[in-house]
Amino acid sequence: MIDLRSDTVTQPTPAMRDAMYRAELGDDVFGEDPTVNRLEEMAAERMGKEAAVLVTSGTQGNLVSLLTHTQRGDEVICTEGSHVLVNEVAGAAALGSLQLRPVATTRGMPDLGALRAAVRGENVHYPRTGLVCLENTHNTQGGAALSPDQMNQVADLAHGLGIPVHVDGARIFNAAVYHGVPAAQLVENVDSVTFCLSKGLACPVGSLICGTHDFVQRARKYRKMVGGGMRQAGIIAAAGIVALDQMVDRLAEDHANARILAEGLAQLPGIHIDLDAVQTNLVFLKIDPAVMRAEDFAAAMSQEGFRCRGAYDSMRLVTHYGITADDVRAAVRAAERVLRVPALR
Ligand code: TLP
Repeated sequence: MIDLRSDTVTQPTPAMRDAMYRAELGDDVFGEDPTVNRLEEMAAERMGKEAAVLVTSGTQGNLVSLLTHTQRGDEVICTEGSHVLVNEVAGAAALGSLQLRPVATTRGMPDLGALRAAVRGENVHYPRTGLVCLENTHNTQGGAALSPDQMNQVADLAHGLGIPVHVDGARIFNAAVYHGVPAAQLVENVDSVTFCLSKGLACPVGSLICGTHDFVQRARKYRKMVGGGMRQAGIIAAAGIVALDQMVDRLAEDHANARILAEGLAQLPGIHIDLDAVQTNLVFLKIDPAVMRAEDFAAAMSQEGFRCRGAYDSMRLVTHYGITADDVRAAVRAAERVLRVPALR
């Protein structure tokens, strides 16, 4: 089976398994795991920040970051369809007493006028605007990659109003590869960033929060609060070190494969893809429900050896480590067969 549902399905590489087997370990809650310490140093360096802390997941990284930046009752401005708004079980509200406020967004970029207008002034009725949260790449907006200039525009606006900026950079390296810049350049002017090891970088587990020494020290307490203090976590971190050394540049292959997939599928009747929006490893398609519903398309594709996930008229396909150009060409041929004979299925 070729699994196109997400890059979260990636399996660790042989080099990662080897590094995990050999990892030198200690109790990380005591700060004594040398492998975790090394990964955190590397992560901070890659993001151009003073410090980093390993967390269990992207969701935990965002929650801990939001808790660290804000106070109960604050409002957090985010983008439309952002993961923190849509896909994190309302953790910011349930556990942080935070109100998330999405603003109009195009391909991951918040409209600056809308953002400015959403910042609260001093008024007895209003919550305090505690944080602006960006997402790069932006998952539900097609995997769009914000540029350093776009990131800086948002940071300048927010900082001019005294508001910090957090970046959900679950796929920040995809954005960096797309723009041909170091990830550190993308996040140079923001206050914190989380990135995931467990997506395109193919690690089994883990994300990192990066920021100033002070921010990361305070984040460690919130990580402990939400149960993310891990003990011999070097087992996880060892794979992360391999990922940062070996798995970043190859993301370009995933982007090239996503492009082949998108261009091939876009030719098929009943499928619509905004090809300009395909920048990284995510391909969003619309399927004409009169031709086939996305659920039926996914079921038929699974008979052809491809795992896909969609609902009604929409589907997201994801390329990643382990999927080749031949695989995506085969997926296009399978989709062609599936769509040609919908009535028979
Ligand atoms: N995204 C997953 C699903 O949760 C939707 C996926 O398959 O894409 N930020 C962004 C932008 C993400 O896409 C994700 C995961 C997360 C945060 C959360 O990461 P995890 O799954 O490690 O909690």
